[in-house]
Amino acid sequence: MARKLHYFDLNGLAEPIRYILHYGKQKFEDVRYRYKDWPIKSVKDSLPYGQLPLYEEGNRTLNQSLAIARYLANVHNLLPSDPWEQAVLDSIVYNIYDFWQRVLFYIKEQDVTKKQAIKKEIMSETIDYFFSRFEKDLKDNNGYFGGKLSWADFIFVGIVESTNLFLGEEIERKYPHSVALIQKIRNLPGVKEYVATRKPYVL
Ligand SMILES: N[C@@H](CCC(=O)N[C@@H](CS)C(=O)NCC(=O)O)C(=O)O
Repeated sequence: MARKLHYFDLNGLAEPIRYILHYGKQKFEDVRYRYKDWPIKSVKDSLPYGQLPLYEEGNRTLNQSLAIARYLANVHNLLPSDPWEQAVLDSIVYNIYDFWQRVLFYIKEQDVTKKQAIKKEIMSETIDYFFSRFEKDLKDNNGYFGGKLSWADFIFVGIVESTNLFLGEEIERKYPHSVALIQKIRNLPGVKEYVATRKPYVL
């Protein structure tokens, strides 16, 4: 059955999904559209909600990055079977996406002065607000969000890397448990080979 992941030639919301697929040694076509060429009308019009990522499996398609990542996590044993544990991980993933929402304000702002002000707030307040909490979660849970490797860890690393690309920073620098988790994910079998061969992302 053919599998395809459609996204831009960026890490963004697709990189955690790519990581999960590579970790699962799942063959798939990594379809990448040039961000600079967007919107590509024929592609955009073909998407169910006009946005990427989109995942295809045979004749079935799925949009929404978290639905795709959670589904693939389920397939590749990165989702616990206990409903409470699943919900705890879901809440962590939404917390990580709440952080990403703040970064999106920065990405979308066109006014240079306002953009600088948003970045200042992210660097001086937002990062510490979220990362002090992420650090506690990781410290209390054996260095992983759920006590052992799960999809939340992949989401975290992808979002940190995307934030770093857009802000031109290394936001995890002061947070040792976050740094350690990023290293662990990048060194996983499958992921390690992918990271070694992927082209650097450029905006
Ligand atoms: N909630 C959606 C958001 C998708 C989204 O915002 N996609 C952006 C890229 S990260 C996009 O397709 N932008 C181009 C457009 O809207 O035309 C998800 O998590 O998949």
